[in-house]
Amino acid sequence: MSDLKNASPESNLPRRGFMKGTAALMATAAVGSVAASRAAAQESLGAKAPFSLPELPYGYDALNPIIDTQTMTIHHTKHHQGYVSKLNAAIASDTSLANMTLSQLLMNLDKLPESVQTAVRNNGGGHANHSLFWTVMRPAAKASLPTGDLAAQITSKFGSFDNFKQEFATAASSQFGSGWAWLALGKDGLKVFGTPNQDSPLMMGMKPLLGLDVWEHAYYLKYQNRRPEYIDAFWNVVNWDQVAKYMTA
Ligand code: MN3
Repeated sequence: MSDLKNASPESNLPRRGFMKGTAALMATAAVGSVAASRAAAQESLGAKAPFSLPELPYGYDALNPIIDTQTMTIHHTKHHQGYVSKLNAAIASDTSLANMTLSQLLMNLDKLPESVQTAVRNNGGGHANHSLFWTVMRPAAKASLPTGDLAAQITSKFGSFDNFKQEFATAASSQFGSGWAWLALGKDGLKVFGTPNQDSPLMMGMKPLLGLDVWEHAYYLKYQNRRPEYIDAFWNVVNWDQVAKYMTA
């Protein structure tokens, strides 16, 4: 007990690179992930320029061995940061966009000035997609299955959870080149599909619930050309509680 007594409140917050071992990762996930993950994706979508890189809701090493530390670090600090910086540069070039949130920008792409459409599509999409991606994963020790209404809707739409997984894996493995696989919510309920590049379900008027990044930068260091192996391993780190929250948010 004396250890707990002496611990400062900050010791319960995610401290990347400082906490080691399963117990520390579990404590980080239990205390830090829910609040941080809600903040990350929803705040990114509701934010206006200048946009900023959200914190990961866990450490860079938290998804080992499914997604390795180096991949997570480069993916977050270089790739995601790159989308944020280029999105900011694009918005700064046209002050008429300064009052639009990220989700408004993505849902109204075709109404934006033509000069910024491609930059917003690629970099705004990249910022939104990655902000969601980090939050729909969590350490493998905490892996879960869908429950409640989400589980019922998956079964009703796809026949079974296994059928859903198969359809999602097919969307992910058959996406040619760079892109994403999605479970999204639209007018007709749940839907599974792939998008090229950084296109977001928001651009089609749908709400993204679960996304899997199948750009090579997301898996190549560990899985090389074995994309199906990466897709299969992904199920071990899906945070279904967060996916369910996005469905009702
Ligand atoms: Mn990526």
